Amino acid sequence: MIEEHQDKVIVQLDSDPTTSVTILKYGATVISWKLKGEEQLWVSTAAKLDGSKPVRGGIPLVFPNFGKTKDESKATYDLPQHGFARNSEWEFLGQTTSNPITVQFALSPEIANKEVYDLWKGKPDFTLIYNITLADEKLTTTIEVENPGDKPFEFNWLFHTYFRVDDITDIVVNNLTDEECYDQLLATTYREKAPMVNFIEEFDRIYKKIPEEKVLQIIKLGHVQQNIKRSGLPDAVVWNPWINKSKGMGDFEPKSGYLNMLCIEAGLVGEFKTLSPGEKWTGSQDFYPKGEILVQSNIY
Ligand code: TA6
Repeated sequence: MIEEHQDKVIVQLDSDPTTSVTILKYGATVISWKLKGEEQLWVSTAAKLDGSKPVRGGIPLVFPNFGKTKDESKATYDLPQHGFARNSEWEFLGQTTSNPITVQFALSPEIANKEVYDLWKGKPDFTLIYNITLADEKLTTTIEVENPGDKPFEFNWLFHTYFRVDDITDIVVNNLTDEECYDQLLATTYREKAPMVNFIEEFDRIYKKIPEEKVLQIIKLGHVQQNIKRSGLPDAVVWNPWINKSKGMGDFEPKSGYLNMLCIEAGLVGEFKTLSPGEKWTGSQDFYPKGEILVQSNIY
């Protein structure tokens, strides 16, 4: 069942209305994914949902640049951190499949946040088609980036997903072992050696070119809470702001919320992808709970 409101779209399973996904048209931001009534995502209680700033939580969308571009030769150099997809009003295109149920959103220069889009040197023509599919125990988000113009452009893409956890100190994430990562806090690159990554302080690492067969798993006290399976998304950012960084974000509330969230952000951010005229790129991720702990890394 689909309910379109002025500012959001609510999708519920016909077979189980307590399994639902809610998408704010602003940023096409998923702000809730409930599995049998249980919320899977974290949204700050101070998150702006009125379009005044990107949503602090859920699944904000990062395009055409991840972070702030440091190379001033890049067309995205003047764009703000994480680009303009998350602070533009997307167009709701309706339902495209029924079982499982898929809803579709689109963004183009005509409707993008003009103040920010105009900072993208050359103002490339682009089309984003975003599909969100709700199944009884799975959420799939798929993005298509198309170049309908006559010039190539470079971009990053990232799903900036905030997962809800009961207590971050009970959580480990597996299958990152041996992967190269850029540690944003140390400004250094190294290979992840932890058999399973845990969280005892601020954490902000970009893991690059993780083989797609590696399913990233959020494990709580030995049980798999969430699986993240990627297709076309080679990289993953893992972020927890911890105490001080949370204090510094006005829209991050409650301040103890760092204990109840973990960002695992699948994307294409290690390098820019060049899209030629007429070309299309697709990236997709599946979230599904439970299952066996998959040890897919050489942990010794
Ligand atoms: O995804 C990690 C990150 O790049 C962090 O460095 C932190 O800046 C976070 O994104 C949130 O960024 P935002 O612009 O939403 O405050």
